[in-house]
Amino acid sequence: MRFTRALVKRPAPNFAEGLTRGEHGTPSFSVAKAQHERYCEELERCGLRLTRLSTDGHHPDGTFVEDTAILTGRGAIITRPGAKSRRGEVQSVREALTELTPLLGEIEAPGTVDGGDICEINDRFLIGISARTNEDGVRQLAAILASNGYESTIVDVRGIPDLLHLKSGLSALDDGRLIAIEALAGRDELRGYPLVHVTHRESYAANCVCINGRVLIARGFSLLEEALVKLRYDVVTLEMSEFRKMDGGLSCLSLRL
Ligand code: CIR
Repeated sequence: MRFTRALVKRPAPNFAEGLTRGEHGTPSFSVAKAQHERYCEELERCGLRLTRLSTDGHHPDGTFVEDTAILTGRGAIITRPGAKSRRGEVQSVREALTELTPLLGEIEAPGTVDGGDICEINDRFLIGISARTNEDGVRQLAAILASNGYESTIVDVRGIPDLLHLKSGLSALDDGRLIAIEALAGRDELRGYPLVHVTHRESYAANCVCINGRVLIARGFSLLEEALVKLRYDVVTLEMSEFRKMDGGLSCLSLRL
């Protein structure tokens, strides 16, 4: 699938007040802003036209736009984020997406879904059940996907320590390969997909994005970078330190369509 657009939202000045397990220190707003700007430039270099949503101080996690919607080739599904503090983030994203693509549905209470738990590979959606995405949300999402012709596979990640979302440890490449952390690589649900393995030390880098033939990965994870270069991917590395401090990965900063 060729992507043409992306939605992004700059970090808010109170970005550091968002949810975090706090394992990597307190982020700097000015450094986060600069890293986000580089990220946006790189999306533009991949050929994407950006819709920049306005920053909203009521939602310090709002920059992680990926959690608020699931984009398919046929339209968008609006989520209901698992964290209460993040529920209000969907409004501006819904408004922006209405202009760009059909709305296929919306997750309703008591269901919860974070977009970070959804990984599309070859017209199949791998849906994580996590601390943020519950069983009711998964059922609703799978039904909306099925009525639009998509199959889904459920992957329960609740037993994997330190994994916020399914995609914190898994990404899809555009040739049908998956990039996976050790704890996911052996799972039955992923059987049949060629895998690029990520070592425990480089787990953070497993969350990356493949856009129009290029793979954007977090900087500083040389084993994954080398493995992808060897597979002849055009790899771009981006500094993600400040987003990592807020438990965010590279994919969460945009919604691509
Ligand atoms: C949160 O805990 O909700 C945010 N601080 C980070 C969300 C990251 N999103 C993602 O991995 N899809």
